[in-house]
Amino acid sequence: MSENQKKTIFSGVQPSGKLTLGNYLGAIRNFPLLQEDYNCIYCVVDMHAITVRQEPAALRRATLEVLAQYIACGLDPDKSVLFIQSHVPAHAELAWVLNCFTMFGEASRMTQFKDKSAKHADNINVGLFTYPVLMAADILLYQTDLVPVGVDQSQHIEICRDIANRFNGRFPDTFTMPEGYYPKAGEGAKITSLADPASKMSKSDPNPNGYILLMDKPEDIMRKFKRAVTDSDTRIAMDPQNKPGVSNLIQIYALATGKTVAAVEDEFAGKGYGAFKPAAGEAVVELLRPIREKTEDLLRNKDYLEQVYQQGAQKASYLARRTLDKVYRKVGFVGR
Ligand code: ATP
Ligand code: LTN
Repeated sequence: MSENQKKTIFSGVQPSGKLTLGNYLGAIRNFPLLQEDYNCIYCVVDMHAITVRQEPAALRRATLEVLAQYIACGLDPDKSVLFIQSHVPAHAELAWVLNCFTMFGEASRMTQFKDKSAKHADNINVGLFTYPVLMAADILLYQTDLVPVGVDQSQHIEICRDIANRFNGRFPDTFTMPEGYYPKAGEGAKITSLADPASKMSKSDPNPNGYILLMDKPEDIMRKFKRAVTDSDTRIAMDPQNKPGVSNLIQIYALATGKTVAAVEDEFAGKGYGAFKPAAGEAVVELLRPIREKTEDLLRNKDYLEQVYQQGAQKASYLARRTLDKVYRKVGFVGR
């Protein structure tokens, strides 16, 4: 297929901390699988990250670390466009226009805004409120067809589609209508916390036993798995309603080893948590080992990373400009 017949994929990850196994299994793991058949654009969304307070040096480090992890997880800078959001000013420029096509009421209904306002009650800034509009700009700038994300982002994909529809209604044929591209249930769509199976595994969880970081050392991974909260009976069986803790571990183990859920249940029939938890820990240690080692290598090679993000920004800017020019023309701005 020629480049311009291929569909376009766009996704982003915030450098708001260290990446977790949830980020990997829910999103990043799927990115390299798509790069042969689609035009893929993957961004490190540093502008989104500052909607909650970040320490500047830590943000800079985390931004390069996410970029390195994209590559360590299998993204090839010659096949996919890899870049840093703040390097392409068109994102902020389109976001302003789209702010004027987003209703206060619909933005107020976003559950992520409500959750994050509750968590950061001392800093409910307007950026947090318009976060989904910047995300819509990210997606629509590249005439994106598909957006691979975890299910927690489905509401943001829907508001992006609503904004695109509203804009296209007033100015036809401006934006491609994007669709969310989610992992199937049980295949990483939602990985939950090891300490609290009712909530999603999140890098901003204050309890580090809840998450596994891609950069965690093997001994930390083993400890967190051994301590993982499970359920009162000791059967190793998939039952997300009644046994959410062990079901989450089964999902992780199956994804890490490539085994089916049924095969995992058979393997541990009659064996109990004492055998299962360390086995799940070891599978994750082996899954993450090459990613951690490759990331460490890349982070030692800052010149290479710089070359990747500069080239990426150049390619992304060219594509983004085309859409932004069209939008500026349509809304009635005088051409430069
Ligand atoms: P934070 O915890 O700081 O709010 P986050 O990890 O939820 O951040 P991002 O870093 O922006 O948010 O998420 C990157 C991608 O990882 C998104 O596609 C998101 O849907 C996915 N993702 C995040 N957590 C999980 C999870 N626990 N299970 C599955 N997918 C997830
Ligand atoms: N809100 C997203 C991160 C994000 C994103 C995007 C994902 C920002 N812009 C564009 C896909 C496409 C999240 O995962 N928390």
